[in-house]
Amino acid sequence: SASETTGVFVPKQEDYQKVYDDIAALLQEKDDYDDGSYGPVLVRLAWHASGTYDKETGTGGSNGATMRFAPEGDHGANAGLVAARDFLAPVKAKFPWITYSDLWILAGICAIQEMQGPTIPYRPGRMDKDIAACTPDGRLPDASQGNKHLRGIFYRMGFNDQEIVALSGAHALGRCHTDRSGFDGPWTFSPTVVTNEYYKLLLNEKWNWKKWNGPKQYEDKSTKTLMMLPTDMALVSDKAFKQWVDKYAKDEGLFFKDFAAVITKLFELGVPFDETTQQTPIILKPTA
Ligand code: CCH
Repeated sequence: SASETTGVFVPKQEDYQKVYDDIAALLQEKDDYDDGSYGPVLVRLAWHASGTYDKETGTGGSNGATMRFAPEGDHGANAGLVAARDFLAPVKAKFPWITYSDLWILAGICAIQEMQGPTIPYRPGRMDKDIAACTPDGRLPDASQGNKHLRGIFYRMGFNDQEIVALSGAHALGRCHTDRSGFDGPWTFSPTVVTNEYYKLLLNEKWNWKKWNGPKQYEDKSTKTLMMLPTDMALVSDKAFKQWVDKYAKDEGLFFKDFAAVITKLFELGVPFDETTQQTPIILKPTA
């Protein structure tokens, strides 16, 4: 085999499943973090690793894991993601053959599936790059802006309006932290479960500006415990976006299907898979 002739370990499907199982076990074990799970911050790490992609130059994206290096790790948008990278350090130590780039994406998929989300097909093959491949600051979205900015950022990656809205449903998960982004609070009442609640709340709650010293954000009128960012509210104030919010609020099955497709696309932006084989995706089994 190739591994016998070259001495290089060639991982098989079951090896990726072992990595998955290890991350899933760690997620269960370390349940005293935030709302009871590292899942949301792992999804955010995979998204920020991928969301730097620029289709014109082919730079950025998950192939490289350049957030390991200070220039990119220190970008304001990446504040707090060191928690996710540190969480994965023992996994990398146990499975040194996996690249950081493949590990971060596998962890994002594991987190989505373990938080009861849809099955996300996984294709490995990313290579870590060095510090020179760090992307310039400003490629990730700025939460204080509106629809024009969202389109600018996501069209640059190659997404359309429907895909922007489907991706945004990830905000069913996790929360904002004052010591990271400056914003505060969760979007939903179930921040460790993948649901279409984000869309339902956008439509069914009344959202007011929060009165506080922090950055401009919205709070729900009824409980004042949930939040929306200005960019989240752009999805209902813009007609082309809102038609998709309506669809996903009504049909969780449709959201799961579209979310799985669009996050797969996000996680593979700029990854040079073997064109001839197209590398059949691996379906990683969730823990029961
Ligand atoms: Fe997001 N996100 N996100 N987001 N995000 C934040 C947290 C999470 C924006 C801003 C923020 C996506 C799109 C956008 C997650 C997944 C996705 C925070 C709080 C801000 C601010 C950070 C903090 O303080 O810890 C903006 C603007 C956009 C524009 O579209 C997309 C796309 C995804 C994934 C597909 C997840 C998950 C979190 C929660 C992280 C946590 O630690 O709980």
